[in-house]
Amino acid sequence: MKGLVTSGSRNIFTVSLEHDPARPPLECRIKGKILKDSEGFYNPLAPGDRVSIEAGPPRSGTGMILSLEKRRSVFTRFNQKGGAPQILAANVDIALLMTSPASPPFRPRFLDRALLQADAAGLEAFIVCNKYDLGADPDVEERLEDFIRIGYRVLRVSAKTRAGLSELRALIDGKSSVLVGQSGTGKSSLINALLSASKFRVGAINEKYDRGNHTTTMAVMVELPPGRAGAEAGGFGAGEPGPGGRAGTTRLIDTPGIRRFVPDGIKPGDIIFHLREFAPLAGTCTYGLSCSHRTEPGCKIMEAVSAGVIHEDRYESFLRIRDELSGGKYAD
Ligand SMILES: Nc1nc2c(ncn2[C@@H]2O[C@H](COP(=O)(O)OP(=O)(O)OP(=O)(O)O)[C@@H](O)[C@H]2O)c(=O)[nH]1
Ligand SMILES: [Mg+2]
Ligand SMILES: [Zn+2]
Repeated sequence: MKGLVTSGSRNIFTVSLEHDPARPPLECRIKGKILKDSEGFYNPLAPGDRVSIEAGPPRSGTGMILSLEKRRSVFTRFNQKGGAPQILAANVDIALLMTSPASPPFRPRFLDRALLQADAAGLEAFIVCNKYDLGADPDVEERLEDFIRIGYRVLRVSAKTRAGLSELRALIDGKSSVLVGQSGTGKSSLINALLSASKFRVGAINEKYDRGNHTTTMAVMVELPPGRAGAEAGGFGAGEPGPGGRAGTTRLIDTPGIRRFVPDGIKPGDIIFHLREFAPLAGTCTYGLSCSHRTEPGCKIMEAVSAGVIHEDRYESFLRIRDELSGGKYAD
C-alpha cells in the first residue's frame, strides 16, 4: 500500500492512506529500522514523504514502512545539536518564511538564511510577515520593501484579524507549502486561521524575553478544504481531482520554531548564486569567482553595496553565512 507521511518523531510516523481517505491514518515504524535513501539525516522521514507500507493486524491501527518514494523536493536545515541535516518537509512546492514585525522582533537575517535554503532546494519562497495588526516600525518596513525591490514576494498578514489571508490562500492553492520561522511568529495560528479551526495548539509569547515558547514540537501536515480562492482560480484548486488522482490538494506543514537557521548542503562558493541580487554579479569581479568580496579592487559585489543595489544587511548576512559554512575560513 502507498501512504503519505503526515507527521513523525524520529521513529514513529503517522501515515495516511491516500487511496482510502476514509480509513484512519496508521501509526508506522520503519521495517528493519533503516530506510534506504534516507541515511545520514537527523530524521529519516518528514511530512510530505510518500512511502510503501504493510498494514499491521486488522484494527491495530499500525503498520510497517517498507520503502521511501523518490522525493521531488526537500526543505532541510542543518541541525546543530544532532550534527546532521534535518528534513523539515518533503515534496513541497512553496516555503512560507514566517516573520513578525514585533513580538518576537523582526529578524531579517533569519529570512536571508531561509530564502537561501529555499532557493537551493528549488522551492518558491514567500516572506509572510504575520502579526501585522501590531504595526511595523519604519526599519521593518524598509527591510520588507527591500526584499520586494530585489524580487521576493512579501505578504503582510494577520492570523488574528485575518487581514491578507485570502491573498495568501490564493498563492498556496492546490500546492504543498511548509511554514518555517522562529518560535512565536504565529505559524500554528496562521494555519488555524486558514483552516478556520483550532487544530493546532498556540503558545503565549514569553514576556520577559519577547520570544515564543517553542509550542509546536513536531512537524505536522494538514489539508485545507477547497476554498473560495480555488474556485476563483478555477481548475484543480476547486477541489476537482486532477490527472493522477488528488492532484491539486492544498497542503500545509506546520513546523517547530527554529532559533537559528543553519543552511544545509550549500557549498560556500555557491551561496552567491542563490541570493537574488547577488547572482547576476557572480564571476564579474576582477578576480572572478575567486574574489572573496571583502577587500579586492574591482569587486562588483562591494561596488553594488556602495551603490545601494545590495543592502548592507544582506551583504553582512552573505559574509556571515559564508563564514559559517566554510568553518571560519573567511574570518577577518
Ligand atoms: N497580535 C497577533 N498575535 C498573534 C497573531 N498570530 C499569532 N499570534 C499570537 O502569537 C503567539 C504565538 O503563536 P503561535 O501560533 O503559537 O506561534 P508559532 O510560530 O506556531 O510558535 P512555535 O510553535 O513555538 O514555533 C500566540 O499568543 C498567538 O495568539 C497575529 O496575527 N496577531
Ligand atoms: Mg507552532
Ligand atoms: Zn568580489
